Amino acid sequence: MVDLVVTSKEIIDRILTLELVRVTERAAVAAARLRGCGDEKAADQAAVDAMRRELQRLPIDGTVVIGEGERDAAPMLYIGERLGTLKGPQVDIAVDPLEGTTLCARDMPGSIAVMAMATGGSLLHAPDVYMEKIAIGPGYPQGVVDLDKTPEENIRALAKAKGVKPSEIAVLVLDRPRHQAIIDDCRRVGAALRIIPDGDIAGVIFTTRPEETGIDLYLGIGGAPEGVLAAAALRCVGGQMQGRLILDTLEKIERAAKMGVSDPRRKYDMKELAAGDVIVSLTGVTDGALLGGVKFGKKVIRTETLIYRSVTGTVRKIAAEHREMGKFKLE
Ligand code: VTB
Repeated sequence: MVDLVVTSKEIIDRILTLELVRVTERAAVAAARLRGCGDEKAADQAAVDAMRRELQRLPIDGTVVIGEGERDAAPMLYIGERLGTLKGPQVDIAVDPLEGTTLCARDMPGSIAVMAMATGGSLLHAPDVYMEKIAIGPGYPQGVVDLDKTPEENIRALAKAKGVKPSEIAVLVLDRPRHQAIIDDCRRVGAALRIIPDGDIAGVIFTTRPEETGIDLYLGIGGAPEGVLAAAALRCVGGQMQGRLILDTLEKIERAAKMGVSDPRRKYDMKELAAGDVIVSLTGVTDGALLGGVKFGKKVIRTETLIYRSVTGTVRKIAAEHREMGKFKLE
């Protein structure tokens, strides 16, 4: 007899992959309608609404572990919110419906809609605080770079492992005053620096495709939720990443403790940020180095999505055309 019992692992492995593409596509289209509107909150809200609506249709018993914030601060996609039909497998859900809200509101490159789904309990339940991060792509010896080394040491070690001069290593950092010391250190070794205004999930993922993006190393401090989502994608293609939460007040230490973080100074590696089986989907909102943004045609909307699966390391780039047919409306 054919075994028709589908385990939670199999669902994560295959069946939900295309469903996740739908979720980020919808969020991206909703946000893209507000590109350049100057209103970050409105663009974010549109993405949140669309993402939530689509997630509610999925045959899963999902729990948001990385979301729009805690329940009081976020009416939708808040941490702990249950999603889906609640009849399927138990899964963790991590979302950033509009990563780079400012980029979208100003119609600048690099904003994306992102979500990850993982077997229950496998994503770090990160509070919405900052995280120190370092990331490189696949193909390097384990431990070649380390969060506790200086940028100069890391660049020199990476250059040696890549067989190039330090000046041929390209580093990506967010444009923030807090990164001045990192920037100065990178300049001292002569590394090429790309300084971006926002969007460090894509920034970390850039390191996995240096031939396309030109980036070898991501350094700096960004959001912790974005760190977990980036680690989830990196896991699927085998790069290296480390992150450390910045818990610099008692209030943050206590908040993190409630989410299960017992050691506030712990350095997490990629597999601790995102363990277990995971699927990650990213759809472009505005054009970027990884993905084209949403294109509105006369009767058709085009989207581009990258979907990552950790079980096989498969990455698919899905170019979709969306049309209104019969009762189907593009919201
Ligand atoms: C990053 C980046 C985001 O926030 O995590 C960053 O990925 C860090 O925070 O796109 P600050 O903006 O507070 O410095 C964003 O830039 C915006 O959410």
